[in-house]
Amino acid sequence: MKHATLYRYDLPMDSGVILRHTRLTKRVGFIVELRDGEGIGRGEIAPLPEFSKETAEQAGEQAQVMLNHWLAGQAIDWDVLSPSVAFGISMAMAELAGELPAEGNFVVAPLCSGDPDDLVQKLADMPGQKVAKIKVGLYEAIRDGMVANMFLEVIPDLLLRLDANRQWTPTKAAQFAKYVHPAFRERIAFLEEPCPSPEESLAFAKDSGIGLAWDETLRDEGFELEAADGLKAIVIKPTLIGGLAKVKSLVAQAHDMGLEVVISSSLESSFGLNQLARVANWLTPSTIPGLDTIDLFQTQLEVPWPNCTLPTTPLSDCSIAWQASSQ
Ligand code: OSB
Ligand code: MG
Repeated sequence: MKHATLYRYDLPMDSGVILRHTRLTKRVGFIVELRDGEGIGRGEIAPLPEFSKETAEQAGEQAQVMLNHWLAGQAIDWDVLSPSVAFGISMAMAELAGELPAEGNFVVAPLCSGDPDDLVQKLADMPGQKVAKIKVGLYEAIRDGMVANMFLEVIPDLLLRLDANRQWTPTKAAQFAKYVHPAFRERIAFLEEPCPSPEESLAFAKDSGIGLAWDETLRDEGFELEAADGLKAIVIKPTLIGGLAKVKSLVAQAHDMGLEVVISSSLESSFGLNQLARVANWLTPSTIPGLDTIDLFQTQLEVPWPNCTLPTTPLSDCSIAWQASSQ
């Protein structure tokens, strides 16, 4: 006999400036739980406002239809599902099937979207290669250039990941680059999405010698991954990309092209972040994932994030949005 349960969570948080146009004060999502005999598998479905096209309500409804298919032993057509639903259900199925390894990579690239001093402390505590991620394009491009330069100068073994979320005109991007010492530019592991269009971003990479990464571009209508001069990495946010099969195929394509692949957060709960750490350790073992987002929450969910002192709400305290069993 098979059982499927959809738990609904509603966790207090503050997204700060991570989302550029929305300040989230709570995160609403679902945990899917599949049981088959003794086996159990779970996954998180958490559409991200401003990024996902589906709302939490729509995702919940779509998940129920798909879970009924699963209970009836019918195949799931992943291509028609919203990305967050495909990701959550495919993770639950992978865990149930024993396909998803238990071990996670919990060394994450510390994220700085505010005070540079906070980042200095986080980096001091980081084992091995120091890698940090700074959100740029929030203030003046010149200030961003100076901040990046300062970090690279003060911490000689630091690799920086920068994310501009398409905020710079080509002129502003050039102003940024001007302030980063040429000798330091190779320690910018990559800059995500400097300009509004991929063509402008590629031209900037060529002119500045600063490596590029795609994040938003992966989700552009009709996008196909192609190697390009200056393209170093892709940032995959599974909740926004889709099911595990799609994530795996994108990872394989990128690795074949010699690109680095960074598994990254879409502000999932601690439960989802733990699963993403497992995906990262499994599919991208030599790359530090971009999962430093638990501090935006006031509460964790079911599985704590390592070294996080926030209280943890058990799944048993969440409301059950829907559940059913096979005949
Ligand atoms: O801009 O990459 C982004 C999280 C949610 C939505 C958008 C973004 C992010 C992150 C996650 O930056 C952290 C990371 O990628 O390291
Ligand atoms: Mg990004």
